[in-house]
Order: sequence, then structure tokens, then C-alpha cells
Amino acid sequence: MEATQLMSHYITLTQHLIEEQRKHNSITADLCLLIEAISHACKLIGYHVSRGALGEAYGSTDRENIHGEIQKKLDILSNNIFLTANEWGGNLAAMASEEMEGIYLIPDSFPRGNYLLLFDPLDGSSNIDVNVSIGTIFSVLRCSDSRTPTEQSFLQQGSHQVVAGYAVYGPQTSLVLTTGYGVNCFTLDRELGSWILTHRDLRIPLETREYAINSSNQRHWYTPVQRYVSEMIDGADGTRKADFNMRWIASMVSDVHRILHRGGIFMYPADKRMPRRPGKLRLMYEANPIAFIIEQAGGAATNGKNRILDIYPQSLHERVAVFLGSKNEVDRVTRYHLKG
Ligand code: AHM
Ligand code: MG
Repeated sequence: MEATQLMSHYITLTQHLIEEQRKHNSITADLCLLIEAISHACKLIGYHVSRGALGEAYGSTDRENIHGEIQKKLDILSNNIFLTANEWGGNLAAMASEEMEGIYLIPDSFPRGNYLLLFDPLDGSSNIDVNVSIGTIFSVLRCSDSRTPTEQSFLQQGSHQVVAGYAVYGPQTSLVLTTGYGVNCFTLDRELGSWILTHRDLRIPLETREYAINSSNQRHWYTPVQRYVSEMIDGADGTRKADFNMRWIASMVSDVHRILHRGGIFMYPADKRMPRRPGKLRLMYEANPIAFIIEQAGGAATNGKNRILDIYPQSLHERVAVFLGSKNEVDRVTRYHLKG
């Protein structure tokens, strides 16, 4: 196809949102504006990420975030970009971020709306300095008390999410989105500055022969994870009677992006080092939005025993164990946990 013909077939994010609203009545004007503002914030973050050592926001700060991790300059810049890009639209009551201890109320200079936005501004920060793909994760909830939102307003089950998505800043910049009617992937056309629909209705294969886990923690795992992973390592010689491949990027968004495109299972289990800590990843900023996307693409997501989207959050920054991806594998490792 000629380049000019190809471009006339482009479906932009805006066109897609309007078509989805016509089809499912699922995207109010407020929500449409919010998704546009989020996608703009992701473009800006992607730009700064691509500057690398040439940019001003390169390297670490001497500040720790709420999780005790040293913040990178890009963590802070990305957080600020998300706040300023999304506070003016009149569609949000408050925001919460993995990088901020408390919630961020929409300032009085702007009208407040009926939605709440949660985000991890830059996921996979350990990869920032080494030019490996990183991303932004976001989740939108309804707000019943839009005039006086509190931390409590955010503590809703993941199944109540209205929108979830992520951007990956890699060789290409991609935006993956669900509003509860399947999962679509947009690629940033850098020349046009537009998000173009490139992968419609992504579906995760039920079966997979690929897994992702940080196996340097192997000696700390509990029995169900030990059993599940060792059976895969045994490969064709063991009970699974098949060889498995392993991939670990250490950016959840990038590992999930691969799984959305070709299947796989991603695991970040709780382990014996901190028996009271139910895993490393954060429920509200990482596990919930990704679980919503994974389920919408036909996959499954549990904390080993229960569906992630059914968990009642107790606090904003709560952590959770994560098993997600191809349904048959997630069901298997969940079965191993339930058997004890
Ligand atoms: P972050 O939000 O501080 O970047 O931490 C989350 C990241 C995930 O993207 C990734 O899957 C995991 O932490 C990597 O953990 P590890 O350093 O154990 O490999
Ligand atoms: Mg993160």
C-alpha cells in the first residue's frame, strides 16, 4: 500500500474513543478528555525518557519515596508531568501516585469532577539509566464524594476501574488501553505527534511456554512457587513434558506488553524474607490496572489465591503478590497455592 493510502487509513486515539462511545456508550465526554490528557502526559514523559543523558532529568536525586526507594530525577519529573497535565480538565476530584505519600486534591483554581486518577509515573525505574524499556501505568476510578475526596475514596476494588492503561517507552512508544471492552494498542507516530491504533482487541493465548520471574529470589520462595517454577525448569524431562523459556526485563510494563502480544506468565510472589509483606508490587498503581488489562485480553490475574480485581484495598500504597498472564498457567499456579 502507498504511504499516502496507509495514512488515510490511520485511526487516531481520538477517533477510536469516539467510536467506542458510539458503540458501547462507555466513554463520557469527561472521560474522553481525561484519556486524551493522560495520553498527552505519556507523550511528554516519553520525550524526556528519550533524551537520556542529553536531558536535564538524568540520574538520581538524594530523595527517597514513600517505599524507601531513591528517586530518579525522571521519577519526579514524570510525576509532575502527570499532575499538571491532568489537574485542569475539570474531570478529576483527586489523584494518587506511587511517588507521593498522600493524595493530591485538585486545586481550588480548577473545577473538580467525578473521577479519581491513580498512576505509577515511571515503572521500572531501575532500567532508566541503562536505556531499557520503562513505562507509565494508570487507573481511573469513579469518585462518589467529588467535593471532599479522601484516601478512603480511592480504596475500591480493582473491578470498579473505569479505565486502565499503560505506556511503554521502548524502541517504539506504545499506549495500551481498556475501558472494559477489550484491549487496544496505539503506537506513537513521532512525526505526526499522534497515537495511532495499531493492534485492535489484543487476546492473550490461553497456553504458554514462557514465564517471567526474578529467579535470584528463588531460595526465599514459598513451596507453591518453588514447585511451579521447578516443574517448568525440568522441561520436557519432567511432569510438564515441555520445555519453557524465561524472560525478565524488570520493567513490569515491558514484561506485560510481551505477554499481551505472545502470551506468558508474569510472577512477583511474596517470599520468606518479609513474611508480612505480601509481595513487592503495589496493588493500586501496578497490579489493579494491569490485572484489568490482562483480564480484558482473556488472561487471568491472581495474588496466588484470589482474583486481584476482587481484593478490597486497605491502604493506598498496599503491596500484593502477582501472578498474571495466560489463563491456563495462572490457573495452575493458583491451584498449587490453594492446595497448600
Ligand atoms: P518500580 O515501580 O519501583 O520501578 O518497581 C516495580 C518494578 C517492576 O516494574 C518490575 O517488574 C519489578 O519492579 C522488578 O523487580 P526486581 O528489581 O526484583 O527485578
Ligand atoms: Mg512501579
